[in-house]
Amino acid sequence: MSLLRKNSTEEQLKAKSGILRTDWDIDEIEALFNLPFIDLVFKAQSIHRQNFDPNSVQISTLLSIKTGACPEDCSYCSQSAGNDTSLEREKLLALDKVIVAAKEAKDSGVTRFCMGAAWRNPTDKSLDNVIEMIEGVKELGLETCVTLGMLDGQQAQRLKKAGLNYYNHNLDTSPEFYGTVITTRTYQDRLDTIQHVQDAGINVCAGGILGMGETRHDRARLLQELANLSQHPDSVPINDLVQVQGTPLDGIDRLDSFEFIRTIAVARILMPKSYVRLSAGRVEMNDEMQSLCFLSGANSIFYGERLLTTDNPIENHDDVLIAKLGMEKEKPAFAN
Ligand code: SAM
Ligand code: DTB
Ligand code: SF4
Repeated sequence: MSLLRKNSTEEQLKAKSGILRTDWDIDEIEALFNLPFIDLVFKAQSIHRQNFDPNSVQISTLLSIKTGACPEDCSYCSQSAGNDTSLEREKLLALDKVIVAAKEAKDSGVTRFCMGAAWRNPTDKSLDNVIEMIEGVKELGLETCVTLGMLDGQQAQRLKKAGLNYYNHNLDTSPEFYGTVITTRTYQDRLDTIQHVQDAGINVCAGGILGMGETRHDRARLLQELANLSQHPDSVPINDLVQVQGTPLDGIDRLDSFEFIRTIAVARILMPKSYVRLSAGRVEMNDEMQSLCFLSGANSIFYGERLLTTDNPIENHDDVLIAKLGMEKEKPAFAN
């Protein structure tokens, strides 16, 4: 019996019993990547519609609450102090500014508001300020997400107590390729933060970036690390590298679109109940490519003309695309 056949029988049995696998072998994942494109997309879409409404897309808006001057050396990032980008630095935003932005997001139909800070990790004092922001955004009836860098266990507990819904912390790439992208924090540091978030009972948002010069094996290893966490992340952002002038990765060859779509499809198959977020890089994707990503199981996006520091499609463009596809923006899943 071929590897894929055997696996698909095992997968069917596990899917029937409702078990989410956290024991994926790299060979199984690479075999999925190697499927004919149509077979892979069909498999991903079949699994997708067993678990989600295939015509629904969850939308979140991002806001950078502290911009630039980051001590980390992530070679893709506009915000690293070591990268000579033209980004304007900004201290932590005042609470009222954050609330104004969250209200605007709510009025545009968004269900989740994500706040990002260019920190290696928050200090306990800066966490006090972020907690005020989380409380204020929740009062508007929005779900909250923050991405603040590394957390210790106590900080994760404090965020949980404040009612935070999601914490975003990405693995970024495979453990093997990681050292060529970032040297100032380890892969294990990232896994530890994700564990603290999970232990605190906060929904985990963890994914990575494609198109940084990694191989297909690295993409498979990234997905393996995510799918074999003790619990699948609730949300899996797949970012296509946004090339920023002044960063070491500016000018690198762009990843082939079909390879990006394949990665989305494999993420959907490995983590059938997680939201797979088509994240950064959508301005460089045409509507047809984004539609193939949805067909392959992506079911959430960032909405609004800005990501953290770079451009995202304007709202009207996304609204037109969502309408053309007969899709709908997901309604809030629960009251806060
Ligand atoms: N400083 C925090 C951290 O790194 O954990 C939070 C903010 S950071 C900007 C959040 C994530 O955005 C990164 O982990 C990375 O995966 C993604 N990201 C940053 N710059 C990007 C770029 N140029 N293209 C694609 N994704 C990017
Ligand atoms: C994630 O995985 N992608 C978002 C969110 N999590 C915080 C950030 C993308 C940032 C893209 C580059 C920028 O705008 O600075
Ligand atoms: Fe700093 Fe986050 Fe950018 Fe890395 S990705 S340089 S930690 S803001």
